[in-house]
Amino acid sequence: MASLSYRTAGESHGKALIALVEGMPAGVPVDLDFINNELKRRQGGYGRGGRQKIETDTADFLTGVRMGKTIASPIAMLIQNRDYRLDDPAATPPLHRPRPGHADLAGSIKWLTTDCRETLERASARETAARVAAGALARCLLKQFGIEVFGFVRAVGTVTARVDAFDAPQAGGFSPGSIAQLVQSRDASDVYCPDEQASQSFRDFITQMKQNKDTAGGVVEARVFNCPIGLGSCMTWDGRLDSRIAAAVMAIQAFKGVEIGMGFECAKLPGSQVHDQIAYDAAQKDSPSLGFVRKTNNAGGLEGGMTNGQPIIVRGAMKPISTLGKPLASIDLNTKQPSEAGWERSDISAIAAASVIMENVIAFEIARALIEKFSGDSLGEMKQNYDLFLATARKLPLS
Ligand code: EPS
Repeated sequence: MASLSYRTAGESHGKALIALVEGMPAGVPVDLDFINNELKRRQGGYGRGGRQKIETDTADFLTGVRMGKTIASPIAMLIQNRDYRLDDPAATPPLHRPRPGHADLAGSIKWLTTDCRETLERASARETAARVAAGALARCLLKQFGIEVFGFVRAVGTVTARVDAFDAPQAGGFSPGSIAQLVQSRDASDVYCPDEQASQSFRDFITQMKQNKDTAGGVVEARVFNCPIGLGSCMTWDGRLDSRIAAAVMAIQAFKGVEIGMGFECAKLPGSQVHDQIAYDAAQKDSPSLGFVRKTNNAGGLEGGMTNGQPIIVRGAMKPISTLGKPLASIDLNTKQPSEAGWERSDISAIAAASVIMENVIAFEIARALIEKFSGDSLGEMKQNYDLFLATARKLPLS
């Protein structure tokens, strides 16, 4: 069975980051400008520290692409680290005072060292550049099927955005035009939120945290549009697309929570107020929802671990950055004496970047499920399978 997967390699201040993607069908046009733009967006956002002024992330395709198209072989992408200094002891001195919230303490004990740097270099969120490259490559495949992913910052600290087009209780009402408009508004905001008023409040909150020598977390949201019904499977626990999405999102550095659709809220309400009633609109029978429409989308586009034709809605909670200008209490691992946690150059908030990372890791999982459902060695074969499936589903009941 065809299967899409990826691995990453690289340290924060090592020579480079690598993403190795396997299982991509042949014939997928690779939009390098799009991939590099996603990498650029991941580097941006209000609240970032000095590192992003040094780096200019771009994906160098080492293998797997010929004349701009995939050829089914493994795809290796390299992202250079300009701030390479891992082998310079003066530039990367040992760090003995673990930061609460970082991987420093657990990693040092695990790998039997008192130098937290041995762990933190790999634990660093710099690695997410490679995940974004893999996800953005997967989106080159998704675009061939009209599937779009949109991520934005929903909340920073205590401030939550109201994004009207999304908050309206109308699950089906996302035209391609409205997505383009939202992308435009989001991209005009340096906190990656299409709501202008909320953007200003987000900025104020981050500025306040900077002045307090503190850090800010938040909530990021991603929506996936135009998935056909039936991606993922209820037949195996690990075939459920919601479980895969949750795992991919929880695996992002500093994420502490994931919810789909109504999420934790649904536990408080009676079933009659949670489940999205089903109607049929023949005018929409040619869309990926096949005309099965809902007035609400509390399920977030997933029922039984499978896409149901409604937009997928995912939110992830990111904790505040654990490197604080006013360090928290810790212990010196060499002396076991109380000591302030270590400090080094860092971000005040990376919540805007987190929205880019989340939308791309989700995109990868959608592409994986798409390849499983319409398995083919090439894009052409996948498209035939996709068209045949939708045409057959439209004819139900089969005689
Ligand atoms: C990070 C610390 C900072 C961040 C880094 C994640 O790096 P530095 O120590 O080089 O200033 O900027 O994130 C990135 C480099 C990036 O590209 O996202 C950490 O400790 O996790």
